[in-house]
Amino acid sequence: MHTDEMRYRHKEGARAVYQPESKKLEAWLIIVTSVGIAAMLAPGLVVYRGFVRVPKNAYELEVVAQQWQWTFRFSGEDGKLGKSDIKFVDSANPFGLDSKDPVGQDDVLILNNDVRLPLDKPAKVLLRSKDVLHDFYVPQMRSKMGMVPGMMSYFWFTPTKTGKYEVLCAEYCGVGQYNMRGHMIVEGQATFVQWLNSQPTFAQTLATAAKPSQDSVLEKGRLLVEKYACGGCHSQDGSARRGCTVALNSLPMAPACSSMSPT
Ligand SMILES: [Cu+2]
Repeated sequence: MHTDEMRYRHKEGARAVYQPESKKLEAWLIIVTSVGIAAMLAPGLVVYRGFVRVPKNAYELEVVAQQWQWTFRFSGEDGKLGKSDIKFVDSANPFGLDSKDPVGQDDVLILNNDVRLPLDKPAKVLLRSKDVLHDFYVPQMRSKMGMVPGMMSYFWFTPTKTGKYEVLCAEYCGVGQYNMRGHMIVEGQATFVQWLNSQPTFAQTLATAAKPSQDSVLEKGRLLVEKYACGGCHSQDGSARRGCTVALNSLPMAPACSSMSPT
């Protein structure tokens, strides 16, 4: 800058030259900026490749986002997740799983903002949104990924330390975004398996939940819960959150809200 200040300082009789169409200058600008941008992006692409290159021994964890709550799905004994489509979503089937797909019958559903993961096992995190843009973010895992309605995104990580970590939504997804919070509890394999076995499978939720009609009380309740983001404070499985639990899916383990005292 000082060189230019000296070079272009006021000189008696000197006149500025106007060059609006300098092909030579434009060519240099294009080359230099292209090389500069490529040099800045290349290291990021190398890092991103590692972020989405999933190890072969990783298990799948599906995260489903909606305004303003999280739900999770693990594959059952077959190790595969069943098909899903937004057209199947209703109060009896909040994940929108295909009830005709035999692969999905043993999938384990976590109808809760809190999920548990086994220690030292790589997890492939599959991300899906039911409504608007969200972003799955666990700060301690040093990882986050956007969630786009109509497509699946994914990344992987290995939790290496037991503990309770906060799950946040890092995308502004509406007025209740601040309340779109959950927890990721990392624990030993034995405790994790015990917990997983206590969670309902898709087949179990279908057997216990009556198929609602559009104007049924259950369906109206589900729409109200979604509209007012009740999931930010109220669990659906009896687990302790800021508010009491609500039974939206007729699951046997979900006591009525009036029978729980707020925590
Ligand atoms: Cu969100």
